[in-house]
Amino acid sequence: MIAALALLLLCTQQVLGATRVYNWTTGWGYANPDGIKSRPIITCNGQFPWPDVRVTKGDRVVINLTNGFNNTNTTLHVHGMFLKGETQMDGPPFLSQCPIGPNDTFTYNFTVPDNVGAYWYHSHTDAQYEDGMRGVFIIDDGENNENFPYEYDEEMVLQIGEWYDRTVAELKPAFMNYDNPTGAEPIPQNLLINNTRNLTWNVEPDKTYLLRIINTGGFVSQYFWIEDHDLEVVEIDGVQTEKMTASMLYITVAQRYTVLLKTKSSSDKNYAIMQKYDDTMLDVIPNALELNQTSYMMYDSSKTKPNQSYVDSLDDFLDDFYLVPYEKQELFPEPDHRIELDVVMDNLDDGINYAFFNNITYVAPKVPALMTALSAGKYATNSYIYGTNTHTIILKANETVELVLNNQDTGTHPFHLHGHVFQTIVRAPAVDDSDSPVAYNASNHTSFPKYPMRRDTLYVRPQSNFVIRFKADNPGVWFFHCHIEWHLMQGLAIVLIEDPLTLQKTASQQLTENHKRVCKNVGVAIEGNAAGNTTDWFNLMGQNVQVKPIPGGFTARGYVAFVFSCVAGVLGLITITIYGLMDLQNVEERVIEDLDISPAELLEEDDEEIEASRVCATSKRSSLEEQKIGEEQKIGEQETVRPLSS
Ligand SMILES: *[C@@H]1O[C@H](CO)[C@@H](O)[C@H](O)[C@H]1NC(C)=O
Ligand SMILES: *[C@@H]1O[C@H](CO)[C@@H](O)[C@H](O)[C@H]1NC(C)=O
Ligand SMILES: *[C@@H]1O[C@H](CO)[C@@H](O)[C@H](O)[C@H]1NC(C)=O
Ligand SMILES: *[C@@H]1O[C@H](CO)[C@@H](O)[C@H](O)[C@H]1NC(C)=O
Ligand SMILES: *[C@@H]1O[C@H](CO)[C@@H](O)[C@H](O)[C@H]1NC(C)=O
Ligand SMILES: *[C@@H]1O[C@H](CO)[C@@H](O)[C@H](O)[C@H]1NC(C)=O
Ligand SMILES: *[C@@H]1O[C@H](CO)[C@@H](O)[C@H](O)[C@H]1NC(C)=O
Ligand SMILES: *[C@@H]1O[C@H](CO)[C@@H](O)[C@H](O)[C@H]1NC(C)=O
Ligand SMILES: *[C@@H]1O[C@H](CO)[C@@H](O)[C@H](O)[C@H]1NC(C)=O
Ligand SMILES: *[C@@H]1O[C@H](CO)[C@@H](O)[C@H](O)[C@H]1NC(C)=O
Ligand SMILES: *[C@@H]1O[C@H](CO)[C@@H](O)[C@H](O)[C@H]1NC(C)=O
Ligand SMILES: *[C@@H]1O[C@H](CO)[C@@H](O)[C@H](O)[C@H]1NC(C)=O
Ligand SMILES: [Cu+2]
Repeated sequence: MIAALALLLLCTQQVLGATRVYNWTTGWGYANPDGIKSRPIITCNGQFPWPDVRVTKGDRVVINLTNGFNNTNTTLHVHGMFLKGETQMDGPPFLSQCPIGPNDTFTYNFTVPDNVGAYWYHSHTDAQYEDGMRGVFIIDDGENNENFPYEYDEEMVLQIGEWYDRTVAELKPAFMNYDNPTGAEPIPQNLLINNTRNLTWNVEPDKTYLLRIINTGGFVSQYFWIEDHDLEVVEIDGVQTEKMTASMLYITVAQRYTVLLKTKSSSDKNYAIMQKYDDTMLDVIPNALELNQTSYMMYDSSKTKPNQSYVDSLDDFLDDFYLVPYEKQELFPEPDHRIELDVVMDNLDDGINYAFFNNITYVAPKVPALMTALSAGKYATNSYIYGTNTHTIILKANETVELVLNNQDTGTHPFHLHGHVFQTIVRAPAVDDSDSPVAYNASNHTSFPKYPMRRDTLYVRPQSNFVIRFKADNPGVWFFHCHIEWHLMQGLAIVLIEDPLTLQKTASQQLTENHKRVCKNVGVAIEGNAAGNTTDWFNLMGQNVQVKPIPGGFTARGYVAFVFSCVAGVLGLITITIYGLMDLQNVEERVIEDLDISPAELLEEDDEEIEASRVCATSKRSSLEEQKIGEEQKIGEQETVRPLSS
């Protein structure tokens, strides 16, 4: 009887999955992944790179993350997890958790009942993952991946990304800077593959490899191809697909492509594995930058290594829009809730370039949004209490949400939604810099796919738009943001709060004792509205707010154009003096680069410029005078507006 019971228990255990425990402590060390320069990197238990995680669908994962930094907070996000009932394990600080202070441990404890495939994990604090705090996270579909729908012989993981020769702490001050008015992102030095370069992959002939390519970078998209070999896509971002053959992939940061790769029958020759920058994402392309990286697919290591593989065009990469999920989920019906977001990059009064959804650049609240939702009772369904600068949108239980994203910027941006995969129903073509941005037109759009592609990270093309749909079937607090770490730093994020009343009633959503202690240790309140007010939920006095706008009605692009005119115009020098530290040559170059204005166009506009220069010289002066006031306000703007409660 007891034996039978024990057996039953054992079987249940088997079905429910194992518990995998990881004890990780962050720290600083040195490494030289690109073979060019040794630099400080973030280590895991003193090691670099961070370990691979491999679990099986249904397992419980426990990651004890100890903050081993002496002077910075940290958090960990496992990218793409649905975390049903476990939103507090998601990672973004001030959203789903309190930051983990130095010498403290947060226990990430979650199950993976409905995710399979290739994922990754990374710090969700202060772009720490650009300093190396990131790794691969694979979830087998059943024991030994036995439920995976396609046959293969071997598995291989390739982790790609870009690499800087300096730390984020060194790069950020110059990026978020008055002297970088166009928001030009730092240029990486190299592309990495498996945290190195010149990688050798020894393959056997006549084999089918399940190759998982994971972009754990924080900025540039990469073209990826293997000389004379087809890549048969079978999974993207953890969503299994019908096979689609490609010769080249375009992989944004945070995206994953799993492909079947059949090796040749002959071992006569070795082949190049190619990575290439999407150089349209770089504001300048330094002469020394190697835009492509060659690694080696070796059939026979006694034979010579391959040279780089040339391609006629980079336009032939697979368009993920046309992929069909293996599990054919039909197009969601007409939405219950439509969200429309315009992406804008613009300057505020401190001269720094920020990123906006509509007119809001995300600023974290004082109380994490989850804690506000859990403590607000019936007010939890009113987005106002989460703060006016967090861009919080409340979603009702199980409603169908359509998110329309209109990119008014000239760059490509990869957007990531936490806690979901979404259906992609429209992605419009790029719009040339010389034309105006094209917004989605609901009464004139391309036909929606019957079985839309689903994934968790999707790029929007320059000055173009995409439309996605998903079901709000995951009560929790979820970030939607650009996965370019520089743009997240600039505030390109919104917060979605799904069904907060169900969240409040769910036992597993209550803060763990460990979580409460982490909050206490770092001095973050776990009750109250965005400003920490627990008595008057609609009083946001003292909340965190964005820097105030540039006075005089200068808007984002206006400002850039304005700097440009100033620099180009006859009164340019006066402006330069006012700016003080600005380097004339450089600013001009960067602004031209950013706006893609040809010098010829400039000359034509000469008259207007002189006029503009006069205006800018005076406006800038008054803007600077007001800056002092701005600085004070920035620290704690007093908000006393009380809206009608819903
Ligand atoms: C993790 O640490 C706990 C104690 O803090 C220990 O009991 C456990 O064995 C460790 N697990 C692993 C996998 O290192
Ligand atoms: C890769 O090769 C280049 C020269 O081709 C070399 O400078 C670099 O150090 C190598 N990197 C690594 C990590 O081996
Ligand atoms: C880490 O996880 C284990 C589970 O094995 C748990 O018992 C332990 O208390 C955790 N350690 C710390 C330091 O939180
Ligand atoms: C904190 O850590 C940094 C980086 O490891 C180190 O340079 C610094 O000296 C440390 N500070 C203290 C107070 O220990
Ligand atoms: C860590 O987080 C706490 C709470 O928000 C904050 O007071 C502290 O300044 C943060 N530390 C750093 C180094 O950012
Ligand atoms: C770190 O925390 C441990 C207990 O978790 C404590 O014993 C130790 O003194 C702390 N170290 C520092 C430097 O605060
Ligand atoms: C993880 O969560 C489960 C379910 O709540 C709980 O039984 C278990 O004790 C937790 N483990 C740790 C290490 O906190
Ligand atoms: C690349 O790294 C992964 C772990 O992230 C490892 O499993 C794989 O074997 C490596 N590939 C090569 C060719 O070394
Ligand atoms: C790789 O880049 C170099 C210069 O950076 C260029 O000469 C070469 O043509 C490029 N190769 C490919 C395959 O694009
Ligand atoms: C954004 O615009 C809306 C509507 O015009 C306004 O209510 C809100 O205060 C603005 N927010 C910010 C941060 O400027
Ligand atoms: C949402 O749908 C799920 C599954 O269909 C169901 O279990 C749940 O009760 C629904 N939630 C509400 C609040 O209706
Ligand atoms: C609909 O959009 C297409 C493509 O953008 C455009 O060519 C066409 O003129 C539009 N039709 C209407 C009625 O606006
Ligand atoms: Cu972006």
